[in-house]
Amino acid sequence: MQTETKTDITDILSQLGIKDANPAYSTGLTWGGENNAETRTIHSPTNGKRIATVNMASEADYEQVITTAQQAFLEWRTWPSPKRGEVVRQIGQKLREYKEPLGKLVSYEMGKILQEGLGEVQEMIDICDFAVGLSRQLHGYTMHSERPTHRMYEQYHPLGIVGVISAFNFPVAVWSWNAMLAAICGDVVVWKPSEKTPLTAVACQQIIQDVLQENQVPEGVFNIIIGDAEIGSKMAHDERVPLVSATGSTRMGKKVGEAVGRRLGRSLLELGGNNAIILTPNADLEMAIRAVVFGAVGTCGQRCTSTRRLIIHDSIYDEVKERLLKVYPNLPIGDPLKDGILVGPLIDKDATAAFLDALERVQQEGGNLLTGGEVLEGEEYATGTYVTPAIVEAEHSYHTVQEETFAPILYLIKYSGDVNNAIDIQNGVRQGLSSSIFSSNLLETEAFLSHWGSDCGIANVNIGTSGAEIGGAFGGEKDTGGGRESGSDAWRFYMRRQTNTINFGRELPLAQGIKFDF
Ligand code: UN1
Repeated sequence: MQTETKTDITDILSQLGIKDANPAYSTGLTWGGENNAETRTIHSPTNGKRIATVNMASEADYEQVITTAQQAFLEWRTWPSPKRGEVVRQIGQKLREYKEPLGKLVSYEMGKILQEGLGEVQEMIDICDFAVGLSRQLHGYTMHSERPTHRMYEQYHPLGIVGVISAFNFPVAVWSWNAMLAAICGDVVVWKPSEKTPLTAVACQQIIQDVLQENQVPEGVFNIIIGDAEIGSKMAHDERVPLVSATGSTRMGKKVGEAVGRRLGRSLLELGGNNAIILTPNADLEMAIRAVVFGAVGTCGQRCTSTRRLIIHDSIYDEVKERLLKVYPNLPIGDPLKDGILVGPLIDKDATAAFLDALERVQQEGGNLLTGGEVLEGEEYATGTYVTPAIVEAEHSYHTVQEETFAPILYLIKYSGDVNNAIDIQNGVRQGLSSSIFSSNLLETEAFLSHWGSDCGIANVNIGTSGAEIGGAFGGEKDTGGGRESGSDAWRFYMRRQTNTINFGRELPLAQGIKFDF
């Protein structure tokens, strides 16, 4: 059954101002640029239909983008930050205007349900608002000098080109977290979107074009470069790119971090997670089950923050299991643009294969598959990317449980004794992105939040692991890479800090009382 929301792709593209349904786009600078030889055809994970063919950037394109961006930086950094903020404010307005079609395109190209597609665009709007406010607040500290008639303060200056490597699962929001902060900081952005979801990137570029032109923003402040891992690697090695912000797998992040580190550049890494929810005997199970299901099957288990492990006290284990087993088999799976669907497809067949492989391996290790784990068949599911979300009873020590599988697999792990045992299990993986506890007992929740508690970048109480607001700093520890994006003071990483000491007297006293008379 088709509903109204199942809009034709041509419709969505024309609403976004993208005229050709099968365009050959390349970099943001040269739409359909001539330098490109290689093309890639993008198929929707929802129905397998061809969405677009994009030109992949060549080395010459890369050079062109970087040199234009460098040039743009020289002018952009001279704009007062609130004036840059005004441009970002207008971008936020445009995104409000295009929320519906862009949200649909995100759903169609990436496969997340429309509600989540719209939520992703809302996240972009939110970061724009945040960045606008921030554009009047890029403040450093002032300090009292130890010397008379001296004062000290610190200021933040623009950094230069910020390279953004984003992943398919949040094809547009993660760019905006980086790009809007970078923009108000006076930086310019070269965005390499995931080669699996380039059209949403093109759409963003298209949406902001009028704003950029109307405000006479120099060409090259916001760039996209569509390419494969080669382009990402070029950026990581390129000294002209002082900051590379990369989202994706730990394997990819290690390569980027190494290359950027070798040239003493800055990298901001947001990598894999293996996020757990702890359910203590004092958990409100009604709330907890809702959070667990959203966390585990939302975005078909393809968020960095997806709930992968459920650490349950043995006294409530059977009840939790029973409740989940009532929900899981009835989850509506299908076309993510249809009303009422809660689980869309995985991104591609490779992801389906990884899902099946993890399930096979965990069962070999002794895991007990309770529900799900099938690839759906039939006309509606012909892409081979629709799977039934799985629940597996498992041991924390299993290899498979220690890994991040980017798919809807939830491992149930039993703990006994006090909450510290659950925290040990929660922390006992290489990743450290998001975590949460459900409990109304202050002793348990505070232990979880204490310095011996969760070791993750995000630790929540009585809400799930996914769906963070943009106002907080986003990122995690250990194999997650240590970077922090979006809210709080994450902006500082996009600027260079300078300490200034000013002498307004007629003497030249030295610090530390040193005498150096001649
Ligand atoms: C990601 O999966 O890379 O907290 C980002 C969340 C979203 C962002 C996820 N706000 O789930």
